[in-house]
Amino acid sequence: MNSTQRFMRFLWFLVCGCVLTAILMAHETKSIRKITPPVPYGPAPSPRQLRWHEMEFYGFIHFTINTFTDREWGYGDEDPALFNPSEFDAEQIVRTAEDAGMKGLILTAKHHDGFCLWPSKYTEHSVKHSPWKKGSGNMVKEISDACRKYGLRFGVYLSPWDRNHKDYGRAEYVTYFRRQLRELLTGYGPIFEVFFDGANGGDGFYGGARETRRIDRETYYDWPTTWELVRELQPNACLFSDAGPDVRWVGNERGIAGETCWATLNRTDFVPGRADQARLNRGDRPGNYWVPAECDVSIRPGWFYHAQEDEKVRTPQNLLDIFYASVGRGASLLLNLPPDRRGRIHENDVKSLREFRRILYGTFANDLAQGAKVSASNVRGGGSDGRFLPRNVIDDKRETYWATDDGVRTPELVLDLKRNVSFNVVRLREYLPLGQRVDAFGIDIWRDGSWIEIASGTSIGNCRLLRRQPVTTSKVRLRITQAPVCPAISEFALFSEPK
Ligand code: FUL
Ligand code: CA
Repeated sequence: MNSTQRFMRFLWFLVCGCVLTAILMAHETKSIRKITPPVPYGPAPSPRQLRWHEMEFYGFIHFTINTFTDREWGYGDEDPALFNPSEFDAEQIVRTAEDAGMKGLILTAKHHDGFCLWPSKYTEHSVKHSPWKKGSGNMVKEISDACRKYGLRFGVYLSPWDRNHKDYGRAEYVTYFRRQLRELLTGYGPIFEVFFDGANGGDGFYGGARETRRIDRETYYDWPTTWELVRELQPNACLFSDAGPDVRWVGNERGIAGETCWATLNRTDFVPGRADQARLNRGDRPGNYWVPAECDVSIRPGWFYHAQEDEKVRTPQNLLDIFYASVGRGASLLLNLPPDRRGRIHENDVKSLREFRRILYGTFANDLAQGAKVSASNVRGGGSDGRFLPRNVIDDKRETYWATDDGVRTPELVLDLKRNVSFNVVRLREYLPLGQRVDAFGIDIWRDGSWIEIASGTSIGNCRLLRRQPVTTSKVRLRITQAPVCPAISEFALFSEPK
């Protein structure tokens, strides 16, 4: 063969190779195109809610004049001169939150007493008239700056009820409230959540009137207009209230979501300040809006700091129980850390948080399902499309999932761990963009040649944690036992809690 012939032969192989590849690729694209993802079931989260779901655990900072009067609800007639933290340290507060594993902080910029932690243009009842930093302090700025520095997202609590303002109960006050909201939403960078409290006790100072003022919860605040304002100024902020629209109250202040807790709710049945607590705790299924629950709870008996509660700080074990009953049931945990009169998180709180964090980290840093061989009784499209494979449940990515063919609603998935593994915590996640799809499931372990159920549950959603006595096994099975459509499971993980 001379060199021309050799070159011709090379060319011939090249052409054949290209044609073959093209045919194969066309075939593959065609078969991938035929397998479409499952159609979403019911409502699904918005992008802002998806980002919020990923946070799971963040903090509340209740700090105001109440810290200095030793009260929980100020009347509204307190002298701003009372507000004088001796060693306020925004970084100590934010670092404590960060060390505890929190992903954000929500600050009470104004509580029911009306005192503002920032120098609002629209009132004199603020830090402007406090001895703290000779009236030039701005706590909203300091906390939000520190949050940015430490990589925490920042949120605000602005109490709708204002016991100081003379116009409370009249239309003028709602204008004032919205002006303040605009200040908070334009002056302090990105806001991840705006918290609207439903509490309204009626009586207050109200500019000296000292009387009881009742409002119509349905109409007074005209919530849709206020929510619109937040959308306009901070489109990525989630709106919290008893009725959502993005995040709902869980119905108690103990940090406990329902054992069954749906992310969906028929939220139009409620208004902020008037909602059925049992339904908030559990959600509605079916529900026509995606409004996941947030569990707000304080690390101490009160929301504000009281020296007499220094010995009543929640223990690490209690905080863990709360974590499992909130985050572990698909809700988020909003844990309140009230700064003391110095303007710092008290040593006892810091100590408890450290130990809590140590256990949490020791548990979740190591997923024992990693490296398992994953198989399932059904895989969408027969397994030719990587997007739906069983192994997507152990890749530690929320955006990948295992799905079955439409119509296969009660499949099983097995983790073959290839060795004996001891664990006491199981974590499941659904692929949220396709809605909440599973009604019930069971978890089994392989023992002496057969399956034994070790746990079962109902709602999964963003995260379901099952915490049991430790078991040792080489195979674990997830059984979807009830679902209206095919499931889309993004995670099945196993953990072991340190001693
Ligand atoms: C309640 C308020 O009345 C408490 O003072 C606290 O702010 C808590 C988070 O919400 O409704
Ligand atoms: Ca995944």
